Amino acid sequence: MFQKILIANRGEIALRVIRACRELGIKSVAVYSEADADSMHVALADEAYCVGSARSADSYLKIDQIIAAAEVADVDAIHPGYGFLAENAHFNEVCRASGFEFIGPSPSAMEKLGDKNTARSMAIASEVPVVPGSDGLIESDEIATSVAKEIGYPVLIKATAGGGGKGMRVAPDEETLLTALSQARTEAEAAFGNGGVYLEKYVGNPRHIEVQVIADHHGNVCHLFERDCSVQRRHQKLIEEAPSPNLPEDQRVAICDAAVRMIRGAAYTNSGTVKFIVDENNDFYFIEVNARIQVEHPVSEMVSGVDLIKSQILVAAGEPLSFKQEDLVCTGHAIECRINAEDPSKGFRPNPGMIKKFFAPGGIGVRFDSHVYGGYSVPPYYDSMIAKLIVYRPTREEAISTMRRALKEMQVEGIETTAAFHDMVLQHKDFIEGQHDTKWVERELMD
Ligand code: MV4
Repeated sequence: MFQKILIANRGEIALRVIRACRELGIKSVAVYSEADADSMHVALADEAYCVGSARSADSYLKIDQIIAAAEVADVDAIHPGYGFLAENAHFNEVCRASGFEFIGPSPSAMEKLGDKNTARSMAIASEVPVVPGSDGLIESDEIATSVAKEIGYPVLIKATAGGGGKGMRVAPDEETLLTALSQARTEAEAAFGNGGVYLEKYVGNPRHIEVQVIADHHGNVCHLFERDCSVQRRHQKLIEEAPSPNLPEDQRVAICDAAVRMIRGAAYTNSGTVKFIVDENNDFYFIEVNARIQVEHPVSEMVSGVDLIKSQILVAAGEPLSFKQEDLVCTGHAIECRINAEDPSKGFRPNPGMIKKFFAPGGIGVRFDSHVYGGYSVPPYYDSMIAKLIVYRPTREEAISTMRRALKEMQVEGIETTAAFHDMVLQHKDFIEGQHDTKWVERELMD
């Protein structure tokens, strides 16, 4: 079992891992930038090392600095959190080569599934439904034209090294296909150093449903049911919930089984999320795998009763999962609102600064995962999320009511946040009826 773990991250996820370490009797080591000297993960960890200056590139992304801290602190393992280096297969490799266990999948599983075209091929090999599309990367304009004609317009051109909405272009018809294709390649080459693209038929107004999976090194693969992440804006998730409203039970079983097949087929270990899009007929299609723990993991923890971060740590230490699939039942309903230091009245523009007064919501069914406090200055250098407000109640209706109560109760003075925006969504008829899709926010709420 590990004696000491370094968390190569900051903010609420660093706190989340520190808490799991504390409960497992494992020492925690924080790394921080000069701008984060006063942050809570530094205060709560057993040890803390400054790894560089404010900009992420000079600190949280500095692999040599993080490895140096791990060596000085003499840790057994490194947890990457999400974002930063979490899906960087090279960092994964360097950790292991330096003698530290990486709390996540193997570098090869991360690399294979991180390549979206390879992941798509693996889905097909595991008989997981994919959107009709090209058989591999598009090698010529002629192939693009013939594949697009076959699957029918509009088609979506996707960068194989992209993800989360980056490197995608819609081609509505043949006239625009070749231009969109060359633009997508150029963009992907510039953004990811890999211009490889593939085609899929465009599924209009899909819901985004993803399945949380955890696999150990003893052949046990469990899903922790699905999450619905359809409330998003420009590929930024805002509200996530579990289970998904209005997903028929047979589809729920099928999508979770497909996710387990995918993870097993990829020889993937530790925590992973298999992402699908679901069309109006409730047909689901594999989109991609996230080879990391995700922001929204708490809603899956609440409905399954599993502590995912502890499970990650135990799996990385070689332990078998402490539960079987048949032990897990999806109970109740969980909703998470991402509280960002952004001003919705100004296009969700980041709004960093000093939090003069802060009161965290509480009461029955409320979980508040946050690193902020009264007197804390939200720095401008990093992601704008300052808290995750999660509620967990027996029914979706009660969860919505508790979330609205908790949002009103939360007090943050000195910066603008997305709290009021969430309250508006939660009382909207479409959301209450579960009739929203991934385009709903931009279509219905944004002027
Ligand atoms: C799609 C799609 C429609 N048709 N693929 C967005 C980012 C990445 N997760 C894949 N995404 C999509 N792939 C086909 N063939 C629509 C999206 C999409 C989307 C998917 C999930 C959640 C939010 C989204 C927002 C816009 C587009």
